[in-house]
Amino acid sequence: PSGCGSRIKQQQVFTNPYNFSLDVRMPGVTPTASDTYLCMAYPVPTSRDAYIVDFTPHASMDTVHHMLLFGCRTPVSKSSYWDCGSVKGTCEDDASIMYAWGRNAPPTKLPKDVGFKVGRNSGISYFVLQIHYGDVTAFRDRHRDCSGLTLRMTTKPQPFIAGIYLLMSVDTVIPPGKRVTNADVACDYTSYPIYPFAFRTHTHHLGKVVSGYRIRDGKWSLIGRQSPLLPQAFYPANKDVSVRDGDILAARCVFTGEGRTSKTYIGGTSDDEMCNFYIMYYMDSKHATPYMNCMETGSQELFENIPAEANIPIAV
Ligand code: IYT
Ligand code: CU
Ligand code: CU
Repeated sequence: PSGCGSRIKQQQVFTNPYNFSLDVRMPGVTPTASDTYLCMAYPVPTSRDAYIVDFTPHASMDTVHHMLLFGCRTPVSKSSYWDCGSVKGTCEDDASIMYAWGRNAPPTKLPKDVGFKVGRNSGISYFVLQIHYGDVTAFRDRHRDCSGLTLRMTTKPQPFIAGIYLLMSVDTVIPPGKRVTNADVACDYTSYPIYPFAFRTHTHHLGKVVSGYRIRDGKWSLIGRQSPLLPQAFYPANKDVSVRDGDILAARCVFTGEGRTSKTYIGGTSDDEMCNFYIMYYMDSKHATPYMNCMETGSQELFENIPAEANIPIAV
């Protein structure tokens, strides 16, 4: 007995031959410590291509700090939920992020005619839901939690596919006590046009502001800028900044080393740091490239011209 009512028995509901919805939820869990990360995998329910066209979050506001949805081929477990804190991750292979929910952040909507392609051909045969349970005092009564998402899906091919372009720093070192350290990342964009519609920033405790830009003919245009201390959801991107062959994509994370007594490196624990700028875009399904990333350090010369806003911390 999950204690989650009948929802769990009805994970897949058909509304017509093409459209269905899938519940991706915790199977009735009772975390016992604050800041527990739990993961649960669900197989993509079709071997054919399918598209996620909408996400509906269901989260207990007093306990869930954030929820992420990943797609991959090989989740860490296929049988039950697992602790996916720093020891075990989400997937054995590369995971791609498709959705993020954070308390008090607006939910992301996919534009019309846009879907995330999933199914065996796409390399995504499992969904992995990750939930960060923050404060567990509401679990003193030992109730079971079924937070998660409902995915609205269709087997009808969509005109546009959604994708993620991730800019991340792999080599930043933050000296202890130093007030400002920038992590700069930039890559030439050499593919078919993409149309960014949402962005997400991620750092750990030392991040102050993260900004992402398109550079075209030397001109910097903001895609998005956010404090990583706010809920790390996908926020609406600046419209009208599309990206095409010949452009440069660039991101800066501003960190402080204040309060640290030793160097901070990029890594997986909360004492380490990360510098991530995710761009969620759509692209003509004819030349679908759903996942791209950039891990190159941006040159000092290029970043001389970054707009001043990128250095201004966002008040939270
Ligand atoms: C070293 C680092 O920056 N890791 C990031 C980015 C990353 C995301 C995914 C790296 C890989 C991935 O498959 I998805 I390889 C990182 O771990 N970011 C976390 C989550 O894992 C998504 C975050 O919250 O953005
Ligand atoms: Cu969280
Ligand atoms: Cu991280």
